Amino acid sequence: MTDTAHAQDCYPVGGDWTDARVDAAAYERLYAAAARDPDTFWLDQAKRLDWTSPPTVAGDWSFDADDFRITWFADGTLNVAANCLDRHLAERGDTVAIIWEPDDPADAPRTFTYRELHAEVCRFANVLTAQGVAKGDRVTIYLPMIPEAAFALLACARLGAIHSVVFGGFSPDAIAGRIEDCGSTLVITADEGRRGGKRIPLKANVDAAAAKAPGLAKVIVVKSTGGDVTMTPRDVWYHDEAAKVSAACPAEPMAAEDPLFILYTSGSTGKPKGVLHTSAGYLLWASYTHELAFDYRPGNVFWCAADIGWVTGHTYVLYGPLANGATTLMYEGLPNWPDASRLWQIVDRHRVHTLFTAPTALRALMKEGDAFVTATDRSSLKLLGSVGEPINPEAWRWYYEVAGDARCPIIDTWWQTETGGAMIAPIPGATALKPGSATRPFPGVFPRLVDDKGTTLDGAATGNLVITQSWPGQMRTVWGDHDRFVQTYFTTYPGTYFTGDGCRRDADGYYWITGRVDDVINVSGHRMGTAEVESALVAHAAVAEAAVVGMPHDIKGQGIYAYVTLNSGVATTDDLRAELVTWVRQEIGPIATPDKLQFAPALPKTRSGKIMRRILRKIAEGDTASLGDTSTLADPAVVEDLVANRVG
Ligand code: 6R9
Repeated sequence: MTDTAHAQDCYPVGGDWTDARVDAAAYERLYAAAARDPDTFWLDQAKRLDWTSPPTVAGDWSFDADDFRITWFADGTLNVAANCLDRHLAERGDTVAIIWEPDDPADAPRTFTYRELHAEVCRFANVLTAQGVAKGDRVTIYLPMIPEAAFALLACARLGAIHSVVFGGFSPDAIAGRIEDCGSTLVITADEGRRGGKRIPLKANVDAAAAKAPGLAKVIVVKSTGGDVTMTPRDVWYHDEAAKVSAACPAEPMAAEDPLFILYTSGSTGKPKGVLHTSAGYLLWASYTHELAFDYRPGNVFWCAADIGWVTGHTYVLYGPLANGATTLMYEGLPNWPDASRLWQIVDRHRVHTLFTAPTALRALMKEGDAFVTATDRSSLKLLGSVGEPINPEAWRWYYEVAGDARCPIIDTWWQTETGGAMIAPIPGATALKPGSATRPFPGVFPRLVDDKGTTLDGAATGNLVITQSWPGQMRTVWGDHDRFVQTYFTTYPGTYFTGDGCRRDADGYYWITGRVDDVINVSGHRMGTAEVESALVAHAAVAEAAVVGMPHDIKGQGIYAYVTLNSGVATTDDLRAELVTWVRQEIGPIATPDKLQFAPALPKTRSGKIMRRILRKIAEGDTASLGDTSTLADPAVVEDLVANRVG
C-alpha cells in the first residue's frame, strides 16, 4: 500500500465510545502533561498502586554511557502480589480473578475469585519458603497454561523471589542454559503439558535439563495430567507439600527497584539475554497500559491469549489485569483445536469482552474461512487487541470486519520484552485507526526516528526507532551482564534507547513498524536470534558453518531459512537435512525449526570474512534477480551455486 492509500484508509475509533475514559482531546492533554512535567505526571500515576511506603521521587535516569542509570520511584516500597491480590479483597474478594479454560472443550473450566486466588498464592509461597526459597533467589518456572502457573509467579512476587519463566515449548538444553545463567537452584514444573490434544513431557524435559545444569537442586512438580513421571530425590509433588502448609503468608515489602522477574529473549548474538524487570516501575506500566489500551471496566472479561512464557503473558494475562482488579482468562490450549472456531467458542462461553492475540494466529484462522467465525455469536466482544509482529492490513480488516463485526477497535500494540508493556497503540475512543499501524505513542512515551548515522528524521519519514526518554516499565539490566545491556541498547544511537525495529511515521504522526533491523527474526510473533539457530547447527558434528536468515511466510510472518556448510567428506543427503532440522528443534525447541535448509559448499563472504547476509536474505526470499553489488565478495562464484540450488 502507498502512503496516500493509508491516509484515505483511516477508520473511525471503531464502535460506540461515547463514554470513553480518554477521548482525543484528553489524549493530547495527557501526552503534553507527561512531556512538560514527567515527575508530577508519574508520581500522580503511582497512586494507582498500593505502596507500603509511597515514593517521593519519580524517574532518575540517564541514557549517556558515562553516567548511565535508570531508577523509578526509588524510595517507595510495595509488594507486587499484594497489589494484585490483597488490596482487592475488601471490595472484590468474591469477583472472579481467573477463569481457566482447559485444552479439551469437553473438560470443565475452573474459576478462582480474588479471595481464592489469594489463598492459593499464599499456600504456594509457603511451599516455596519450606523448600528454602528466600527473597532475591531465582526460581525457574516451566509450566503449562494452568492456574498453578499464575499461583507460582505471584508466590515468587509475594516472597520477593525473582521468577524466570521458561516457555513450555523450549528444549532441555534451553532450560538448562537459563537455569545456569541466572543461578537458580529450584524449578517449578508439571508432570505434563496439554496442547491441542497432545501431551508435552515437561517433567522429563526438566530431568534432561538437570543433567546439564548441575546447580539445580530441587524440583517442585505440579500434577496436571496425571501422566507417568519418574520422581528422583530432587523432586517433590506440589500437592504433597501444599497439604503441609497454611494459606496465610505475609507479603514481603520490596524496594521499588528490587527485581521482580527475569525473562530470556533472543538478541542478535547466540546467547539469549536475561531481561530484568523491577517491581514498582514494571507493575505501574502493566497497570497503566492495561487500562489505557483496553479501557478496562469492572465486570469485563479480559482475554490475552498469549502463553505465560512470553512477556505478553506476564504483563497481560497476569500482572496488568490483576493489578487492575480485572477478570482475566487463561487458556491452556491452541486457537485452532479441535477446530478453527475454538477461539470464538471460548469468547461465547465466557462472554469475553476483550480478546488480545497475535497476527500469526489470525492469519492461520483466516485461512480456514469465515464460517468458523460467523457460526458463533461474539456479541460480548467490544475490543480486539494485536501484538507480537506487524499486523498486515488484510489480517487487520478480517479481524475488524469478520471477527469484530466492524464494531470493535483493533488495538495494535507495539512493544517488546524490554519495554515491559505496550508503548505505541491506539486508545479506544481516542485514536482513529489505520489498518497496519500501531498508531501513536502512549502519554510518557517519546519515540524518534533516526537514520543509520543517528540523524533525527522529522515529520513523515522512515528510519530506526529509538525512544528518547525513560519510562517506568523499562528493563533495568541484562541479568549478570550490565555492560551488555548498555552496549546493546544505548550505544548504537548514543543517548537514546534503540529498539532494534525499523519504522515509518506518516504525515499524521502515525507509526508503522516495519520489522527488525538487526539479526532477530520474528517467527509467529516469537523472537528468534539468527545466531541462536546458527550456534545450534554448528554444534552438530557434521556441520562446519551455518548462516540463518528470515524469509517471508504466509502464516508465521517470517520463516527460518538455514544455509549449512558441511565438514569435508560429509555427503549432502536428504536424511542429513532432515536430521539437522530435527537437531535444531531438539536443541532449542519447536519454534526454532528451520523451514528450509540448503546445503552450501561455501557461504558468501567479504574479503574480511563477514557473511553477506543481505545476499542470503535475497536468495531465501526468491529475489535472485536483484542481488545487488557482489563485487566485494571474496569469491563471487559462491553466489551462483546458492542461487542454482535454492530450496523453493
Ligand atoms: C510484545 C512482544 C518484540 C518485537 C518488536 C517488534 C515485534 C511486537 C508488534 C511488533 C509490529 C506490533 N512487535 N509487537 N511489530 N507491530 N504490534 O512481542 O515482545 O517478544 O520481545 O518481541 O516484536 O519487532 O521489537 P517480544
